[in-house]
Amino acid sequence: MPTLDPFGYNVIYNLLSLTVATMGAATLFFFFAPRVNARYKPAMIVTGLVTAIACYHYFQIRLSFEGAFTAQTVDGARAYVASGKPFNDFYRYADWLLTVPLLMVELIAVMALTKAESAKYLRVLIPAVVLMIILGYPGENAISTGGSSAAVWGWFVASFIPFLVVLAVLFTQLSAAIDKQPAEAQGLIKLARVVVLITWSFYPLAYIIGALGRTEEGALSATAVVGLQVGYTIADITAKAGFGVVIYFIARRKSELEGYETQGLPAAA
Ligand code: RET
Repeated sequence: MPTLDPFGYNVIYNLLSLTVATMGAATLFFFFAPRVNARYKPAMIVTGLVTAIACYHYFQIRLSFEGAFTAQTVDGARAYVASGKPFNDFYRYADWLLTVPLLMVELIAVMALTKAESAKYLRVLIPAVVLMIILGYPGENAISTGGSSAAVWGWFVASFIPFLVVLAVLFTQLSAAIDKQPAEAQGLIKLARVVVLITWSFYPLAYIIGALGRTEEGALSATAVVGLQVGYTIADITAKAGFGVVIYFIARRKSELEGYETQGLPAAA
């Protein structure tokens, strides 16, 4: 880890801390999901699981970040110098491995398609997102451990292919299913799709910032560390909590149309 000035250190530390709070609060909200009928509760529970998993991981990332530095006075100024303990960036990939497939489940669940139709989409989307993350990790590791440029960019390209597959499925095949949704909900579902496109694009961008911010010897610069951590964190808040709010709006709109009471529940005695 490079030495960080107090500004860079504080920006990362405070953003990680804010994210723990945001993910925790989002989880409570999604689990309660007011004015959503029983048919859409599974989608809201999955949405809350995503933010709950992230809340835990951000707590761990914050601890790991704190442990990776020691505050020292360098040339009369305060600086955060590498402590020798590594910063564990596997937490992010472990988090994505669990949450990104769940994000796809949220989107499909809130559409309440038939079992066969849901399976048709998830059979492609889930393996594609898992592959995207698995292929991205060796590249991320090459960025943080001074690996070769060939590794950094080779894995980037490999991971980008399944990323494009996901976007292709969402923007072509899924359109047929969206057209069959209630007219009043179609706009919001299309919005959810655009939110995926925009928020997910931050991740490869943050990766590029990290990759380009390496010194000649392959070490990470302070700017690269701040860019990478701030980029991934903002992306996670929007892709999990922000996207979750759109899923909630879809569930609420469809509940308004279908009624709140006994949908999906056994009939009242
Ligand atoms: C990597 C490696 C470089 C190439 C690409 C990547 C894409 C990552 C994405 C991650 C999405 C994560 C989400 C998490 C929220 O829970 C792995 C950075 C394309 C798209 C949505």
